Amino acid sequence: MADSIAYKILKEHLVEGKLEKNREIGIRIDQTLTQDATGTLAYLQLEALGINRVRTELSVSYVDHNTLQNGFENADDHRYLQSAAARFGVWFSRPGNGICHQVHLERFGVPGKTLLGSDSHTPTAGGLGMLGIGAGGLDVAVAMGGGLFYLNTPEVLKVHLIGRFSPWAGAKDIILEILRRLTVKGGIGKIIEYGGPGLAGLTVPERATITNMGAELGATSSLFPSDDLTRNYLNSQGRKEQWRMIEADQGAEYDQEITIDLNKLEPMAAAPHSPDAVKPVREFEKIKVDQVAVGSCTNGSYDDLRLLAEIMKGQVVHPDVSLVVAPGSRQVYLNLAREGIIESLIASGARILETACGPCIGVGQAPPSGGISVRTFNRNFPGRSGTADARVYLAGPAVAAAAALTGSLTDPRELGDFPVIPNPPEPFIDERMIIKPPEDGNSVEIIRGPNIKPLPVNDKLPDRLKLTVLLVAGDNITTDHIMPGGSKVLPLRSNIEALSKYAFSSLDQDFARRARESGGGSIVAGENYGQGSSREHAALVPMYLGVKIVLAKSFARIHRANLVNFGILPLVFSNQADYDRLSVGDDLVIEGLMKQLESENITIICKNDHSKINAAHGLTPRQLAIVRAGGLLNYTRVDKS
Ligand code: MIC
Ligand code: SF4
Repeated sequence: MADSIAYKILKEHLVEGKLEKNREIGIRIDQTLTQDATGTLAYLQLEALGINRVRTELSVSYVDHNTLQNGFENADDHRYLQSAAARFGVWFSRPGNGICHQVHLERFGVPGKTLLGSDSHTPTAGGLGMLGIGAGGLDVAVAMGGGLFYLNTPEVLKVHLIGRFSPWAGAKDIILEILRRLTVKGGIGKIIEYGGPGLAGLTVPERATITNMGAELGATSSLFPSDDLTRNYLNSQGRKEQWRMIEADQGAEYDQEITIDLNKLEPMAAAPHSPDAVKPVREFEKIKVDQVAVGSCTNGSYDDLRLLAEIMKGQVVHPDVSLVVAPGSRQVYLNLAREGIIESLIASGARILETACGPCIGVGQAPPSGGISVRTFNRNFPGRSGTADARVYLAGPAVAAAAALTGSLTDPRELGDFPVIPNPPEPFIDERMIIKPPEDGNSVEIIRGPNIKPLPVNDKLPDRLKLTVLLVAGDNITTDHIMPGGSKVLPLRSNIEALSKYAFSSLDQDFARRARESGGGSIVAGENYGQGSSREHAALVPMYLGVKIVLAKSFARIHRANLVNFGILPLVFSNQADYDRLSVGDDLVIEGLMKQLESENITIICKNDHSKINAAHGLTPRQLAIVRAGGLLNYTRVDKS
């Protein structure tokens, strides 16, 4: 049979189930990654599972999100993570060494292998032909322990690339164009696979920009072939023996196919507040820009920052713009520094930030009130920048440079000729800030500061549920709405009680209090509930506050899996019009739940008028058992005893 790249890798890793559309499969995971904001929970869960040493080929713990260290909390988390890594046999990438996805691409990613990461942008590794999937920390903990990862057999969508970029257009414009066409829901349940003659013009970091933002399409993963360009990249990273050719078979079948002609691509931008609100930059009004931010796991590569420097060379940032730049990894930073590019950026007025996520997750550099920020990042959800009324535009480094120089959202073609960029020298490789775990971690003491609180545990799902509606939310609710990021809230990621006060705070300041007083309840939502990040706190905290069901029109994949993992029942309206009948404060009752779960449909009774609402759970037998047990931790523990 002629296989796509996606199916080739899935077949090689398939342990349970059949590769048939929409059927659940269990796959073997070769590598895992965690980052600090989700990692603390992942390692607490690894401990709770009683796992002594990781059983993957490679597991890496990165510290890249919370490096501000405003108080003792971040540093405590770092110390916990470093000691847990040594204890369990995990490599540790120290704070300041770079953003997990960029470092993983450079130092660890291997074509044809599987990577499960507790971060939604784990598919960045697809730039190398590695199947990267984002998941909640508990799924990653289970995979570290040698367990399978379960997902529904995805559909495969092929993006056929033809032509060559015209000057000023780049990789970011490809993914923005795909977001424009397919929207933030367009990739749900799919792996996006790239092919066609246009591939030849895309370097691995450029491919990684594209696979990274496949997360914004809601896709399970995104994949490029592993070809000669991939071999050259791995060679330049001193890892040529890890290369292997992976290409789709001739005549491979796809569920959907779209074509993008690179010749026709123009510089694009996504308007506030959604990554799919995309238009060519020339169609936007020339609004005044207050801030330009370059970096993140999407566009923090050597090529991205060098392009910015070359465009700005000899010129200075506009007086009304603050230009902040964060290299994606320390290796990128070092190489730029060795070649005088950092000097050139400083001379152009850039404020160089630490090599970390920083402003992308609202840790520092919040724009001014009502400010406009142009960012080379991947998400522009409301409030994520740290300023509630800021407006964030997403674009590539050329558009960022044009905004930095002119002070307004400007098509970079107006700057004149595209600069001549010489071929880069072979990169200087540096991994001295990555610590190898000791052969035997048994004697390593795990260090816990006062901010590392025990994990909350859930009860078994009861047979009768009486649930007050605590919130009625709209479409496309992001995990940033459910559990915000930012420098104030992120340090509490390992302290669920303290964190819980911020649940849904951008939508409803009163949510946490109301949930506590009602003794829990339910959340009602529109389509694509839980899009965005993989943070399992967006399920764990509602669980902690007593939420038992989320009743939505549809769910985002990672978040739905996280709800199951924490014992919250995700239900989908059978009749979407029922959504309009529900209001905050309504009482819902589900009788005989255990019996009802045996069939597809659940009947919910609205107490006020005794009317009925039908909903479907769509859970596999394995997921049902997890929900019944009150979550994956309980389920795994029960399973073991
Ligand atoms: C994000 O980009 O939203 C994050 C912060 O990297 C998250 C993970 C988290 O919330 O810690 C993600 O994308 O999964
Ligand atoms: Fe970090 Fe932003 Fe990438 Fe998330 S999207 S991993 S916060 S740089």
